[in-house]
Amino acid sequence: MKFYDLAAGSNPRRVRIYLAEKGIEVPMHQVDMMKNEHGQPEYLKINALGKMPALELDDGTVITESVAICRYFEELNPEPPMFGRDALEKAQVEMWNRRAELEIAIPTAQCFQNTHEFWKDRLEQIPAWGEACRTKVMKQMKVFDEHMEGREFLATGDYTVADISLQCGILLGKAVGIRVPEELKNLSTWWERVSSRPTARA
Ligand SMILES: N[C@@H](CCC(=O)N[C@@H](CS)C(=O)NCC(=O)O)C(=O)O
Repeated sequence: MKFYDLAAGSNPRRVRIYLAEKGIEVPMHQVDMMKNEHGQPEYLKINALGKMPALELDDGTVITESVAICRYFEELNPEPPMFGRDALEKAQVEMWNRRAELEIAIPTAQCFQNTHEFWKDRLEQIPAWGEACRTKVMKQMKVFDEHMEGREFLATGDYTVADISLQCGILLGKAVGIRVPEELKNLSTWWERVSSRPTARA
């Protein structure tokens, strides 16, 4: 088994945090983006989209998409549950994971890619789109803040993949000055809670 990792990438980090929470060890292979390793035919055979992470199983089967990789490990290692305990919780984890991705993590990544120097010569940037995405994230954070009232974690009483998705999305925001505003007290408390977990720097 081999995990194709990108140390600085927020999506590989989602899987690394998940694995650390579960105490699962997987051989890691760092893909060197600075050398465009992810654009080379060898890696494109692993993931034709040229993105990380990817998990290669011993029989050569490849799983891409962070949550799909976590889901695979969850089926093999159900304790502690990180995708919900019953039908309702599983739906709630799915729901909040999707919301964390669609409303926070993806627009934050769009802001990063369209405004940050790192991407200047790597893709065609549309700074105005990046700024529109920033505005969207700041607006949607308020929705998450209201939802977090009286809650310890995002989707259920447990720390789940939905928390990891939101946590990694917010962490990525630091690169472009997107932070949880102090006045969003519930979200700020949640952020301190999740980012002080021992696995947060996995
Ligand atoms: N939806 C994918 C996103 C993967 C992704 O965008 N990975 C980034 C790193 S965080 C990447 O490999 N970017 C390289 C590129 O776009 O050139 C997932 O959840 O795994």
